[in-house]
Amino acid sequence: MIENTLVLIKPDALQRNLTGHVVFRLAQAGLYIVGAKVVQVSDALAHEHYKHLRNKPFFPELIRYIKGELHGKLSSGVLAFVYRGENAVQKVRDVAGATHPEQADPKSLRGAYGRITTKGVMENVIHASSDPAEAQREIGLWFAPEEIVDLEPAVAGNASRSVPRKAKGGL
Ligand code: DAT
Ligand code: MG
Repeated sequence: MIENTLVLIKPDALQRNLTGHVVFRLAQAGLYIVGAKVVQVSDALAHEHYKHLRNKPFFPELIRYIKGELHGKLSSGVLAFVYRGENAVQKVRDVAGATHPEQADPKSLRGAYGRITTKGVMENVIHASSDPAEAQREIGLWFAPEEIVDLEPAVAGNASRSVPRKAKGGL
């Protein structure tokens, strides 16, 4: 099934200039960008996004991390994407790897580039929606409907093409 899913390039990845690498890996997985923007994350957005974790001991640091407060001026925000494709939610999770960088496959983004800081913050490079229902909730939080383009025909009809028809500037 064609799905949409939310991807956030987190402040640790922005600080280390990993954006191109993340985008390349997701393209290799056959997924398409249908929404993209830089977001200065508000306290309210951070809390709503991670509300399922509000009772965890690491929650205050997690909020500071996603708001960019741990990584200096060059990364005081995140890059937010909506990716679309066949089985997109699971495909992005596979590229991301397990939540904990030490448990993540070394070939995954989190396995290769994630770390636990000496202060115990889990820096794991990207956010990836956990399931289709959560993806829908999160996309609604981060994007207005008009910020997401309709690539459905190109994705569905040209799965083997390296570039979606509309992205080539054709009619
Ligand atoms: P995921 O991001 O893989 O969906 P999650 O939703 O359980 O994982 O947690 C969201 C984020 O919270 C995760 O990316 C990093 C942080 N986190 C999770 N478990 C943690 C822990 N035990 N210690 C510190 N941070 C943690
Ligand atoms: Mg999650």
